[in-house]
Amino acid sequence: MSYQIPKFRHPQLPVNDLGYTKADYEGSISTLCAGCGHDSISGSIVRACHELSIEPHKIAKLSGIGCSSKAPTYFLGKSHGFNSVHGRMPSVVTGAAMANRDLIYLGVSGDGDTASIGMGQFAHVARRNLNMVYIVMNNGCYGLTKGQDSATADEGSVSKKGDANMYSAIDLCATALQMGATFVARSFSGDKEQLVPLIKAAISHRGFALIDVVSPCVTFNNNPGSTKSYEFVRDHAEATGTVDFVPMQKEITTAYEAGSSHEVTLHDGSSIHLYKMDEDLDPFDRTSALINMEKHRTAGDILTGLIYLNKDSRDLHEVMETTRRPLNTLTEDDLCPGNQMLKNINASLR
Ligand SMILES: Cc1ncc(C[n+]2csc(CCOP(=O)(O)OP(=O)(O)O)c2C)c(N)n1
Ligand code: SF4
Ligand SMILES: [Mg+2]
Repeated sequence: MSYQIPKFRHPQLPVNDLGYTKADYEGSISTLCAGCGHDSISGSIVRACHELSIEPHKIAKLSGIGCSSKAPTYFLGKSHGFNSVHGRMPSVVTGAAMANRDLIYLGVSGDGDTASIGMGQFAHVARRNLNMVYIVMNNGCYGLTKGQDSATADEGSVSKKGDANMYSAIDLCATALQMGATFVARSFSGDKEQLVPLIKAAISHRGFALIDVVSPCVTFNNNPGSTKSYEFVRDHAEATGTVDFVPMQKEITTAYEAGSSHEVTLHDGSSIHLYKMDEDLDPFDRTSALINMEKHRTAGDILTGLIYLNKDSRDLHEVMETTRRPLNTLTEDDLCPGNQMLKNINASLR
């Protein structure tokens, strides 16, 4: 069940380059628990898409099953949407993206949806470098089914019932890096200043972009002893640096110190400025990214920010040399290679 947001808005809400207000990027009223981290992530998605002036009909939002996978109902109400089966969002995105490369694909999943039932699908969509943004709303538990530990719950993390988790955690950023993801970031639902530019950069990146967002479940996993609670994450988040995203055609007005920062131009002409804080981390080197994540994990910290970016990413369409046109615009003339070509193919197989 979903509820509609009242249409009335302040007449002077700021508009973007398309003349749309932020309200044009919102969805239905959220039915998630008050204070759920997932709602804050939805807010960041709305802000990023509004500020990037994306036509809402140019976005397709897809998800699996879970409180997190319900979240797309609460943002981008004028975009395409598909709520799929538990853990199967990646294969649905793959099919849609192969049929129409003109849309921005935004996959939303949970830690249960991704790291357990959907682990195989997650690994392969990262390996194939599908051009999509994959956001995990990571609360370390199965929120929708009343808070069981998920595979991303840290060993020793204490549940609301008081039991310590006995198993080692799956780190989705490390897994994505191992699988060949070309953009890997981690953030916190409560840190919009970091999350919004990361979402913008992920949308502009051509290839598979994972953002693993720690998103506390206030109802089942926000207790003392949990490593996914608001208090723990606020005390233990260590940023790689700050990220500033500058869309194509916008004048660069931000100042940054040479030597401590990088400017990266993305495929669409936008750029990211990275103000490095962690001197050991080279975000363009996969090994350095893996070593640093492990270093922080061992120290009990959570490394946030842009962790890895492959500037030379070649997405699945480039690798497969697919047509630039959506499949439903191709005519028989486009698809039929002609008699002579068929004869040549047959001859080459004899
Ligand atoms: C095939 C299948 N198996 C199990 C379930 C039960 N189920 C629903 S949501 C869920 C896990 C949700 O956890 P997560 O993806 O972390 O989302 P959250 O609710 O925490 O945001 C499970 C196991 C299901 N719906 N379908
Ligand atoms: S149960 Fe947890 S994850 Fe689900 S809506 Fe409530 S706070 Fe959010
Ligand atoms: Mg979860």
